[in-house]
Amino acid sequence: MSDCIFCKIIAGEIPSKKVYEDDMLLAFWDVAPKAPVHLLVIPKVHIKNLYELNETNAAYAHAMITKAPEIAKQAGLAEGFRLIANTGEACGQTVHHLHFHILGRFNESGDTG
Ligand code: DGP
Repeated sequence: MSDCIFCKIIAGEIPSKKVYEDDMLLAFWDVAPKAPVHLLVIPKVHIKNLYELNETNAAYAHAMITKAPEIAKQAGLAEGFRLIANTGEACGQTVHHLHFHILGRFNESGDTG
């Protein structure tokens, strides 16, 4: 989608601090972190949000969820993390490209952001 910030990040048109990438997903640091570790995991296709999941694109959501623990661990969150998907403007979604927030603190605290 031409006016989507996250599609532009996938295309390399907007820089990002990447932490994970494969054929289906990209994970990078949130530009405005709300916790010591705040990453975003996005599918490499434009899906607006969880409401738009269907039989054709559900594999992306599955990949996002199953990869999230590995991505979190690589960022230092071996003790726990939060996985949040704001869905719809009414619940705080500001970028209309499906994304999971991975939030947490570093291991030493034993606490999650
Ligand atoms: P949400 O409010 O759930 O739609 O979260 C969108 C998040 O995306 C928000 O925490 C800020 C982040 N964000 C917005 N624009 C950019 C950007 O250009 N780069 C990065 N890394 N993050 C962005």
